[in-house]
Parts: sequence; C-alpha cells; structure tokens
Amino acid sequence: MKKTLIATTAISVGALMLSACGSSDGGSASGKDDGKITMGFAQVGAESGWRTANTKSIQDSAKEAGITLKFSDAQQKQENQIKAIRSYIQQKVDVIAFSPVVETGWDTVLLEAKRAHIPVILTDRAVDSKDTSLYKTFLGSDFVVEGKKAGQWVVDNAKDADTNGDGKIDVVQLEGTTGAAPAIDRGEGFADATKANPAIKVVASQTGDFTRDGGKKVMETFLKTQKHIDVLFAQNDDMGLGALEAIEAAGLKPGQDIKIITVDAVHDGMQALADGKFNFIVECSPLLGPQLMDLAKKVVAGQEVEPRILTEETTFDQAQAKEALPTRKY
Ligand code: GYE
Repeated sequence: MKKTLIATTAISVGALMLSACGSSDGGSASGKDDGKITMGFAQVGAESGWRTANTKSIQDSAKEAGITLKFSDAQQKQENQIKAIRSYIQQKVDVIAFSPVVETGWDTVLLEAKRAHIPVILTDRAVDSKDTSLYKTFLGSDFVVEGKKAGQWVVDNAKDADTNGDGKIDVVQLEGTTGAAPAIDRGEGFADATKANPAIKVVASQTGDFTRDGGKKVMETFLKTQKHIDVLFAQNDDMGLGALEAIEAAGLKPGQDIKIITVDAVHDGMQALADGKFNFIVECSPLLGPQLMDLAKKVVAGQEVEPRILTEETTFDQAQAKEALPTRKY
C-alpha cells in the first residue's frame, strides 16, 4: 500500500518465478495510505488441470478486485514456498495467501509473518499446525468427504465393480503428493467408506504425485504386479488420465474391465467420464479466487472472518458428465 521503495528485484528467491504484477508497493505492516492491497500468493506448482484452473481463478479475480498480485510457482517443493513467503514478508505485502504443498513444517515461517503483522490466508490445502493463530482462515474443500464419496460409489455399485465376478473387489489407489492434505484425507475418507463392505480391499496404493505422468507410470506397475484389478481410485483426474493410457496399452477397457473413480472434475476428466472411460468423479472446485479476494479485503481491513470456509461440491456419473460438459468453466 505504502510506497516503501523496496525493489522486488532486490529479493532473490532462487529459481522461483516471482512475478510482480504491478509496482513495488509495500504493505500493511508499514502503513495503509493509498487504499490499495498487495497480495503475495505462493502457489504449489502447475502439476494438474485443477492447479491451472486454480491459478487462473486467482489471477483473474485479483485483477477484478483491484488487488495487486505477486505470484510464485513453487514447483511442488516446500522449500520454494517458504522462500516465496519470506520474500513476501520482506516486501511487506498486505496479505499472504498460499496453498501448502504438504501439511507439516510451516510454523516457523508463519510465525515470521505473524510477527511482521501480515495476515495469512490458507487456500485449498491445510497445514497441521496446532497454533491456529498463525493464519486467519482456511478456504477450501473437505477432502475427507471427497474420499468418502468416492468410497461410497464402490459400496453402492459393488456388484458392478466386481469386474471378474469372483466376489472380491480389488482396488488399486493412486495417491496424490505424499504428505499433502488432499492425499492424506482422500485416502482416509475412501478407507472409511469402504469399510462397510469387507469384500472391498485396497490391494496396492502408491503416489503418482497428482500428475498424469506419475499416474501412468504407477498404473503400469500395478498392471504388471496385480493378478486382477477391479477398481482404480485415482485421487485426482490427471493421475486417472495417465492411468487410462497404461490400461489401454495393456489391452484392457477402462470403465469396463477396470472401474475408475477420480476426484476434481476438470474438463479432461469430465470428457473421459462422458466417453465412458471413467465411472465416477467427485468434484473439487478450483475456483477459489473470488472468495479469496473477498477474504483478503476483510482481513486487511481488520475484520473478523470465519476460521474455516468450505467450498460447495457435487459428484458426477457418466450421464451427468455429458450434461454438464458444455457449460463447464474449467
Ligand atoms: O485435487 C489436484 C491438485 O489440492 C485440491 O491438488 C488440490 C489438489 C487437486 O494437484 O489435482
């Protein structure tokens, strides 16, 4: 907000791509004399279609809200995110928002922000810090519920999901980034819901890092090592899309020989569902930008905000995907 004459170029953040959209305006720590807000946003990376849509939503809504955005891409590395947050503290931005790549290890840097009187907003993913005074609010989905919805589909469609009719439902799971909230919580929710039917068993589970490439490679291994696979639970669309390639290359029909459930509902995932290659998608909305900018304005103005803000989400089967695709925004 206040002109502090801190040149953004003076702050080195290594290989990070820190792009300052706008001038080198300082922040609330030093004064609020021109009414403008500068937000420092430390993004996870560009690992998935979800992330691309999330980044666009944040950039577009910052522009719309008249908020100057300093944006960094951490390439899925926590150390890069910590460096970016430290640089935002030095630049005295008005508010810091970030989506923590993993849950643990944030207390030190968040305490630095608190001491500098810069409010922090968590978006998309949570931290597991016991000290909740380190951030103002957490805006995002309930990933445990998402995992439960995925597991419930298998329970509800058990007969169909037993693709070789042997009375057992052998599930392979493609996990997201190890240590990330959505990977931990979706796995937990899925396990919890599928407990209802003892015939359902996760026979193999490995990380594909939320990427297409990761999903493809791990699925190739699963196909080699497992005698039979009834169901694939991919914790995001991109890993499911990568797995499709491996399944087809192995001469199997995705959606039929192997039932596929994913999370996100990005465009390519919805297309695969409409084409009959996926069976069920649990939606996770990446369009967090508008709510984030509203929250930023409130916390910078010193207003109280709810400590936890949930996004509203639905699920899609194949017919619903066909219907929703033409008007889908991402
Ligand atoms: O599901 C996945 C992305 O944190 C909710 O991260 C997000 C997850 C999303 O890479 O596609």
